[in-house]
Amino acid sequence: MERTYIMLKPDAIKRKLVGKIISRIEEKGYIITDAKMMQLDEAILKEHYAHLADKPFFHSIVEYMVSGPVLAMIVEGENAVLGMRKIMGATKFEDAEAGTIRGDYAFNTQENLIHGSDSVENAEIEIKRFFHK
Ligand code: IDP
Repeated sequence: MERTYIMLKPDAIKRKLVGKIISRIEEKGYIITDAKMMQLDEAILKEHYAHLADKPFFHSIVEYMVSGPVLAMIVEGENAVLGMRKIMGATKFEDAEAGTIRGDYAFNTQENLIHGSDSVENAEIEIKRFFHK
């Protein structure tokens, strides 16, 4: 079993897509082992998106991510890190294939609905960051 950190972003909550996205995760066979609504602040986002700190859109991402609550989750299953990245779809909405969460629902690269860890190592760091476990 592998675990990954998944976060439904503020646009997923505002657009009332939480149920549909969670269904896709569960229908794939993954198990949600923990979940909580969180209002993020700038400090945790600067840590979480440190790899993007020098991008021109960095400030805009932080603003978007504090614009409303997120749903933080721990998702478990065989190969869950890569598997979740596949069902999420590509970062850029125009590259996200139909049938993926971003491909079917995102119409903008910034507001792309969902975060999922990109490696097993980062999953453990992110689960510690958001769940302290
Ligand atoms: P990921 O979320 O697919 O792992 P990252 O490159 O880590 O992709 O980017 C983090 C988040 O920053 C993206 O999910 C998206 O919300 C935002 N982002 C990434 N690239 C762009 C861009 O070119 N324009 C606007 N926002 C972007």
